[in-house]
Order: sequence, then structure tokens, then C-alpha cells
Amino acid sequence: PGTRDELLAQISQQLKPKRFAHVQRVEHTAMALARANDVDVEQASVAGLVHDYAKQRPAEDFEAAIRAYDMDPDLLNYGNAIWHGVVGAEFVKRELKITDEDILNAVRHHTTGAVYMTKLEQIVYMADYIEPARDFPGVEQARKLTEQELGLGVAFQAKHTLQYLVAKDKPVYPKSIMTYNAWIQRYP
Ligand code: DGI
Ligand code: FE
Ligand code: FE
Ligand code: FE
Repeated sequence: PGTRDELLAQISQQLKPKRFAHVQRVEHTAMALARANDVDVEQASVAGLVHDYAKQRPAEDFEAAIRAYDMDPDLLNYGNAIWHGVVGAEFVKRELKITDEDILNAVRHHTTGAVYMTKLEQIVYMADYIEPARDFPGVEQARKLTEQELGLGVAFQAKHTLQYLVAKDKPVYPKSIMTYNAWIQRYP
């Protein structure tokens, strides 16, 4: 990894201004959650900045990467919503030279969550959901719960995302269901 300015330049080259502004808000939200939860603030900063690095890539890049890196072929049944995190982490690793597996897992899991998530992974999953520009019914409750305890926020988001996907007739990636099962049992 190079300097922060180099990292910012690489990210801004991949993202439109609106998306770049979002990742900077996620960075700041993740840093605040890191401070409150005794997590490394530098890791939270980098993970927040890179979490949507691959969001604006063409489908062909993801499809090629899934094959090249022998990833689960079931991924091919989904789209950008799932790919930009799980597959996107491989671009983050190779192009941004980020080797910290905790940061890479935070990118991989930021959309679907996961049954087991480190504090850093939980922080990025939540920061993406509650960053200041997010405005959906329930976001205030999500912010309150996350402030109380990270896991409460994770359980809330897993449940509400699942409800949203089903209501919109969208396919649910199996990992999203596993996340819901695990976290509503931990935080009933
Ligand atoms: O990239 P962002 O917009 O900042 O946020 P994100 O990576 O959390 O993506 C959110 C989108 O992903 C949102 O529209 C819901 C969708 N999503 C989350 N879980 C699943 C999903 N889409 C499908 N099809 N299946 C899922 O399991
Ligand atoms: Fe995302
Ligand atoms: Fe998210
Ligand atoms: Fe995001």
C-alpha cells in the first residue's frame, strides 16, 4: 500500500463523485464506530474507503474474476449487488495491494454480512448502512441500536434487508439468510 493520497487517487479514479463521497462518509462513520468499540481506527478508515471500490465495474470484469480466481460458480447467478463486495475484495487485494485479511473480509461481507464477523467487519457493514446521508424508514433506530451495541445493529440490518429483498421479489443470496439466522439468534 502506498500513501493515503495515492489510495484516494486510485479510489476516486474508479468511482463517480457521488459514490466517492459515500465511501468518504462510510470512512468517517467507521472511524467513529472503531473508536467506540476499541477497534483499530486506521483499519476502519481503509476498509471504509475501499468497501465499494469495485461498485462501478462492468459485469464482464466480475464474471472473468469469478472464473480466474476459482470462486463459487453460484456467484454467476447474482449480479453487481453481490459481486462488488465478494469479488470486489479480490480487486482491492490485487490493485490496491491491501493484504490485511480483516480489511478484505470487511469488503467481502459488507453487503450480505456473514455468520462470523470480526468487530471490524461489523463496523463496515453498519457504517455503510447508517452513514449520515442514508435516509430510509428505520435508519434512526439502526443508528441507536448500533450505538448501544454493534451486534444489535447487525441483527437489525440483516432482518430489514431480508424483508426488503423479499418484498421486492429479489433473489436472496444464501449468505444473507445465514447472516439473518445467526444474528437474530444471538440478539433476539
Ligand atoms: O453498495 P452500497 O449501495 O453502498 O450498499 P450495499 O453494498 O450494502 O448494497 C446494498 C444493495 O445490495 C441493496 O440494494 C440490497 C442489495 N442486497 C443485499 N443483500 C442482497 C442484495 N441483493 C440481492 N439480490 N441479494 C442479497 O442477498
Ligand atoms: Fe456496497
Ligand atoms: Fe451495506
Ligand atoms: Fe457502500
